[in-house]
Amino acid sequence: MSRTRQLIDALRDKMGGAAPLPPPPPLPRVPEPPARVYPRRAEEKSAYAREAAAHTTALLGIGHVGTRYATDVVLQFQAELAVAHGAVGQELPDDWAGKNGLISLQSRVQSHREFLLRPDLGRRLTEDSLATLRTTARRGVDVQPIVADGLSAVACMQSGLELLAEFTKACEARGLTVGSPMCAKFARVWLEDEIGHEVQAKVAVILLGERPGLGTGDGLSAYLVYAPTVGKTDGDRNMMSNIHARGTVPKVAADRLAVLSKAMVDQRTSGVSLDLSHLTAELGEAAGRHPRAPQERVRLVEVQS
Ligand code: B12
Repeated sequence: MSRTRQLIDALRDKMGGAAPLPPPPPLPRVPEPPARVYPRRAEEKSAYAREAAAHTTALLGIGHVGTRYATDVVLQFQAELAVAHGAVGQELPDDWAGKNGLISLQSRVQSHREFLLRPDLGRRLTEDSLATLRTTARRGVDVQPIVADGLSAVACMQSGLELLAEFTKACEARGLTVGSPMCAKFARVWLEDEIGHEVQAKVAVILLGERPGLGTGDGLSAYLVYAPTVGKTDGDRNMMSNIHARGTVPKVAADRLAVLSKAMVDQRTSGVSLDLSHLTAELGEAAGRHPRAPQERVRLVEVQS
């Protein structure tokens, strides 16, 4: 052993390095965690929380464990977020419109990434699409519906065709003429202005995938505008959201949208100046101020206790 090493060992011994360790201090008792774990104690909720949670799929009355969410709530969040990410990330296949008998249009966006980053390009058509519209679409109609991907191609592919078919039927039943069925890829809401103007429709209605939120990766929204033309504002539009199996189902949405379209044609306006006060019966629960029918949140994850 080197001289340096010997000196260090001697110093350590002198300072008590070889003495046995003191006994460990006694551990305090760890308290039991609060036993409030969602959803096992539903009866503990207040009457208000119970009632509110029954009428929405929003995350109300989900309980807590101490200051945190319960594990199954956290897992549900994560699963729903994954569904939302998946829906936003999905691209509408190029041949989807053609395969389903729809005129195929595209905005000026070139790629899915560009679509997410450049809303402005999603609001105007390519020259090719304008030419397609001019040569193939019916002109001078009352209502021009446009199916589109928007922010959820999943929603578009899942219920776009059903909503289009039901909406067309509901418009025709009210004596409105309906334009050629068409589908726009990489579309934002305002794309309806250019399309509607090009085909000289009185009302343009875009049916497109809405930004997915928790629990709704498959929702469609519909935005309607009278006398569509580039430069219309959102104040000129009316809209309906949450069109999906757990929200407003396509058949019901189609009837309400046809009521709105007819009102626009009759009153020659849309948006904030459209008067819906005499249409409350036809608009159903959408026009009322009652809570909607009880809703059930779809559980994506089950935790065994
Ligand atoms: C994103 C969003 C917004 C964003 C839009 C901007 C953006 N960069 O995307 C912001 C935060 C600005 C917004 C504001 C408002 N919104 Co908003 N919004 C949404 C949301 C979550 C998604 C819409 C979507 O995905 N559209 C499809 C994509 C492809 O469209 P986009 O072209 O990318 O974006 C356009 C639309 O989002 C539109 N827009 C957004 N909100 C509204 C509301 C109305 C009435 C109209 C006509 C258009 C509109 O603005 C964008 C540009 O044109 C919906 C809920 C839903 N899940 O549908 C609510 C929703 C559409 N909004 C709503 C409301 C009430 C509003 C406000 C009036 C709130 C307020 N009191 O100020 C304002 C009005 C906005 C306006 N343009 O005049 C309601 C509409 C209710 C109804 N039936 O009419 C919804 C359904 C939410 C809800 N359930 O209450 N909103």
